[in-house]
Amino acid sequence: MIEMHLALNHAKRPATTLAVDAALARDVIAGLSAEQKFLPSKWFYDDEGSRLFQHIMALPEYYLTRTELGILHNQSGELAKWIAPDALAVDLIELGSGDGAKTVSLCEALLRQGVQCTYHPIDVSKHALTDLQRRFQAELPALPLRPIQGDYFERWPGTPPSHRQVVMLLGSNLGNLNQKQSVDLLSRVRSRLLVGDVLLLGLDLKKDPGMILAAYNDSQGVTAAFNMNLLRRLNRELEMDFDTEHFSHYASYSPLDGTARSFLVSKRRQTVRSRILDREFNFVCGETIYTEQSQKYSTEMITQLAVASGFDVANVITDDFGLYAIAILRARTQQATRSASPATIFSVGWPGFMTC
Ligand code: AVJ
Repeated sequence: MIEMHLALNHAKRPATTLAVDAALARDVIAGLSAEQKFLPSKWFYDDEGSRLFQHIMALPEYYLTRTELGILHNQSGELAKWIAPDALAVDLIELGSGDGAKTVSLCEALLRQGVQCTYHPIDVSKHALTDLQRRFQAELPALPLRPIQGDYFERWPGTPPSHRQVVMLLGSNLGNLNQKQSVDLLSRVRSRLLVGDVLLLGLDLKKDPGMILAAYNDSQGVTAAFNMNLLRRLNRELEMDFDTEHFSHYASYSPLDGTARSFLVSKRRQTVRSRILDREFNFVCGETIYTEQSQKYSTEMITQLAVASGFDVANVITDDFGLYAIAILRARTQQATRSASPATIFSVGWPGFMTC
C-alpha cells in the first residue's frame, strides 16, 4: 500500500523528485496515525542530528558520555582482565564504534597486558570509520584493525573458534530500546557467540531523578533542538509542513520504571501534511509525539536482562559515584534461559511500555 502511494506520487513528479526512504515513510505513517503518536528515535541522526548529538555529549548536564569515557580510561586495566581472563586470542567486536575515541585506552590496556587482540569496529557511518582508522593508525599502530561498514548482523566478522569473541555495545545505546527489543537484540548477539564469550554493555544507572531529567532537558536547549530536528528532517525528506514554532520539547523521567522519555508537544490544534505520503495528520492542542526512551538500570535489571538473553553477569564496573556502568556479561549455556517467559522476567520495576 505505502509503496504504491509513493510510486504514484513519484510518477506525477518531474525529474527533480526526492529519493524517499521507504522505511522512514512507513514509520512516519504508522507513528503519526497511532492513538499515542510516536516516531522511532533512530531517525534523529541525519547530518544535523549527528552534529547536535555531538554537542549534547559535551553539555554539562549530559554526564553519560564523559562518565563512560572515565570508566574506560581509569579502569581499563581492570576491564582488560575480564575481557581476556585466559590465554585465548581476543576478537574485540564493537557494535556502533563511531570514531573509536572511547575504545583506544581499552585497546591500549589489552596490548599492554600482552593480549593477542584484533579490533573489529562495526559502524554504519563510513565517515566515522575513516576517522577511527586515522586515530588508531596514529595512536595504536600495533593493533590489528578490521573495520566493517554496515549492519551488525549482516556483516558480523568470521573469527576462529579458538578465539574469544568480546562484543562491545557502549554509549547507553541499548537504552533506546524497550525491554522486548533489548532482549531480542542481546539474544541475537548471544546467537553469534560461544559459551564463555563476553559482552560489554555501557548502561546508564538509576540515580537522582533530577539529575537524569536535567540531562534530557539541558539549559541551553540543545536537546530540544535535537528533538525538534526530527520534524525538520520530515519536512525535508517527506515534504511535510511541520511548523517547529508550534511544537515544544518535553522530557520526563519516572523513577518507577527508570525510563526517561522525550516528546514533542503540539502547542495548538493543527494539521500537518505530507505531499509525498499523500496524508494529513491532525493534532489537538497539547497532543504529544513520543520520540525517545532512554532506559536507566538497576543492578537487578541488568541481571534480568542478561539472564533473559542467555548471559550471566560476570561483573558490573561503575564510576566512583555509581552514575554509569559497564556490565560484563558472559555467554552461558543456552538451556538455562528457557525457563521464564518474557512477561515474568522483568519483575523489578520495569513494566512493559509501548514500542518506540
Ligand atoms: C545516544 C541513545 C545514548 O538516550 O542518552 C541524548 C541519545 N537523546 N539526549 C541517550 C540522546 C537525548 C542518547 N543515546
